[in-house]
Amino acid sequence: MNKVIISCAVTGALHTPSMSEHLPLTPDQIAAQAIEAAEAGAAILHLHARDPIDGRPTADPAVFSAFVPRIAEQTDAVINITTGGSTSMTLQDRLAYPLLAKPEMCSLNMGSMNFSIHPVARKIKQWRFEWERPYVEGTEDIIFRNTFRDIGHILRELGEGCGTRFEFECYDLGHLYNLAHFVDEGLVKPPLFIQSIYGVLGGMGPDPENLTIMRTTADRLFGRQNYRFSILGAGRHQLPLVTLGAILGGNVRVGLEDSLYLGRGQLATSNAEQVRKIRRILEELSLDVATPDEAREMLGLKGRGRTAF
Ligand code: KMH
Ligand code: ZN
Repeated sequence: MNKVIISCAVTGALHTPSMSEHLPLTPDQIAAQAIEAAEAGAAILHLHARDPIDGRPTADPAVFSAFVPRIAEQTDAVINITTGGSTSMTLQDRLAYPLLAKPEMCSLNMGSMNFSIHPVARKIKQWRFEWERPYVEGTEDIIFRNTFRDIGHILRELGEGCGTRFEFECYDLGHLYNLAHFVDEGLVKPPLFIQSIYGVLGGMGPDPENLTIMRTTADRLFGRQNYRFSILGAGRHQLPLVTLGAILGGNVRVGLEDSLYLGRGQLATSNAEQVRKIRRILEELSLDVATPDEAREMLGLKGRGRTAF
């Protein structure tokens, strides 16, 4: 069985500061937690940026530049920059920093969808910043735009233009068929890194059966030798689903972008805490954790030398 790639998604754009005091907001906090997560075993670091003043998601290249180079200096982890940004950003905003930085990897969302956490707003008693409540409640009425033209643009500009390869974010079965369309168009070449996502409100649910449906469909569309399967469980579903996914031969994604918890009712105090926990579980299952260079080999990445951050 291949080694398991641990991805860690450090801060994201959906969780807001009032949901956890441990969510990294500033460049210093994002850098520190990313480096600690890499030291704990994360081979891939998936990164978003936030306004240092109030933690609001931002696509500003100047903010990314305040922490990405520092992470690159301190770790040999694969730096994976979001092209999703936040669901309310324009595509141009979302691509601003990736086109400058030319990273080895970026996320790529494989379809337009509802992507919401509006029910969470009812649970927050005290909001730290003015922007948070309208932002969270507003996710009830936003379409996360990823049209075929948007996806093709990213594949050409970042993929062909910058040698960047992708973590294909698949929230539903149809997203695998969208990905197959771009393979047929010649815009996507194996090995595909398929990030199957369960439990996001707007995507498929966190039922274990969905993992096998996604896996068997990916086998049929791409051939098992042409892709690497990864599992992302949102919120409380994170640990059970990534553990099941690893047993099925998949790779795993953890991090506070996707879940603020370490266990039932227990907030994670850092990204590294989640990485250490899944690493312990993998090792108990006699599954070896991939190093960054092993991940590069498995995913056909260009190497840190051809990036521009
Ligand atoms: N927020 C995750 C469910 C992106 O950044 O492009 C998927 C993600 C999307 O990380
Ligand atoms: Zn993300």
